[in-house]
This record gives sequence, structure tokens and C-alpha cells, in this order.
Amino acid sequence: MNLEQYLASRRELVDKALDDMLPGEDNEPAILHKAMRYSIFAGGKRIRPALAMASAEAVGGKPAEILPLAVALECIHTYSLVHDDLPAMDNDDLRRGKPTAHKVFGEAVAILAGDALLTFGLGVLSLPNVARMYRLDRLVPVIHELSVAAGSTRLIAGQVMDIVFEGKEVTPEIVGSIMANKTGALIRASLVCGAMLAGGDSEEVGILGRFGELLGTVFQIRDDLLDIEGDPAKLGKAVGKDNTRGKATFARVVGTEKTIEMMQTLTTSALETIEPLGKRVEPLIAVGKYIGIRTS
Ligand code: GRG
Repeated sequence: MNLEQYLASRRELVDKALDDMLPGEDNEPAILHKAMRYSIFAGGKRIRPALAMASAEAVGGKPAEILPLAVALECIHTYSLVHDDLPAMDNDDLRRGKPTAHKVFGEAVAILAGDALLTFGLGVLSLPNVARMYRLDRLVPVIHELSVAAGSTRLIAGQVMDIVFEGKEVTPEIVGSIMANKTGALIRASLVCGAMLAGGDSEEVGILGRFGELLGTVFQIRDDLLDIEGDPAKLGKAVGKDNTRGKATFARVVGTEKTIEMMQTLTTSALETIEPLGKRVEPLIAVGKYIGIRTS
């Protein structure tokens, strides 16, 4: 399969759904809705939505049927980027090749736009016209998975640890735990929720969840490697900041070469995990291979 075309077609579907579902930028308060849309449409690979759709396909579902979940995932992910870029966090000026939200709209509006993206993302699946598309015994667990993944024991826990351990001695276990929470939680949730909403059984959901856990760590390792050796023009953000800030990365603990080996081993394990699901995982295999070699 042609992965570039596959991802482009998924991105198109997701962008249309985001445009249809997010409040228009003339809705009051216009400055807030402009900021939300600015960050959402600044670019972005839409990997989490693509993974959710591929996971739905892996259990026999249709990608277009889970678009509201794709919208939810992208809004939650974009909120985390907007807040991550704030002066109080990583203090970044560029994201997705554009000035960060706080640079364009000021810090207060950027914080509020992040808040609004998070609440919109968590609420979108329970909008009456959306909720009626799904069986409640699938929808409620999906909303629960998303809330846990975005919450204080997972994504936000990872972000707190990322900040707390800046400049400190860390073990590989600590680095792994930061990655699993900061990045892995939402990637795992993309796979689990995509499969659940499409009617996957508990065995299928379990397999896809384990794939998501492994892939989440691969995703963050690649992100850290790109911060060392990536091209800022392709990445759309500055590089070299992890080293300057003493971030807890595998590269810092075990060196770059060993980190690359770990990433390859994890990718292989992830791909083996989904073998029992048969032929329908072809897109997931392609996306899984791409995560560890991506350049943006
Ligand atoms: C609660 C105030 C407050 C802040 C929370 C949770 C949080 C801030 C930040 C999350 C941590 C974070 C940003 C992790 C990084 C995950 C990651 C590798 C992001 C980059 O994802 P890509 O490459 O980005 O998919 P695009 O731009 O393509 O969508």
C-alpha cells in the first residue's frame, strides 16, 4: 500500500470533520474560536486519528464511522501541544511550522484555547447528534478511556514527570514511564477507542491496546531522536531543546545508538503483537513501520 496516499486521504477526512464540528471562528468569543482553529489547522500529521481509523478497520469497521472519535483525539492532542508550548512549560515559539498560539494570541487566550480544545474533545462524542450514531455500551467506555488517557494519572502525569525530572539523574525505567504516559496514553487510547467504537471484541481491543503501548514509546523515542538529528524545516519546530533543558530521554541515559536499537526492537514487538488479527491490519503495519522512521 502507498502510505503517503493513505495518510493524506485520512488527513483529508479528519480535517473536513474538524472543520464541520468545531465552532466557527465568528462564534463569540471569536478570539477564542479563532485561536482553537488556528492551532488545529496549523498543520499536524493527524497520526492519532489515522491510528484510530486503522484500528477500527482492523476489527472490521469503516473509518468514516468513527470520525467524531478522530475529532476528539485531535482536539485533545492539540490542546496538549498548545499548553506544552507555553512559557511556563517548554516555552516554544514555533509549532507545526507556525508561531505558537501564545505568540499569536497571547498567553491567556492560548491557555483558554487549550482548555476549550480539551473540553470540546472530551464532549464531542456525547453531543446528541453524535451519540445517537453509536451503541451506548460502546460509547461510554470509549469516553471513559479518553478521559483517563488525558487525565492526571496518564497524559498530565507524564507531563508533570517530564518537568519534574528536567536536569535530574534518571533511570531507563523513569524515562519509559514518562514516555508511556506523556505520549503513549493518547496513542494507546486512539487504538483502543477506534477498535471499541467499531465493535471489536475484548481480545481484539486488548491486542490493539498492547500494540498502542509499544507504538507510543516508539513514537516518543523517534520524537527525541528528531530533536537531536532532525531538520527544523521539516519538523516545523526548533530542535536541540531536550539537551539544553536536560530532558529525561533514553539518548541521555543510554546513548543514541542503544536508543535506536531499542526503538527497532519495540517496533518489531509491536508489529508481532498484531499478527493474530490477520489481513485487516495492513494499514496499521504500514503506519507502525513509519512511526520509527518518520522525519516530521
Ligand atoms: C495541563 C497545563 C497543562 C498542560 C498539559 C499534557 C500536556 C500539557 C502536554 C502533553 C505532553 C506532550 C506535548 C507530549 C508530546 C507528544 C508528542 C510527541 C507530540 C508531537 O506529536 P505529533 O508529532 O505532532 O503527532 P503533530 O503536530 O504532527 O500533530
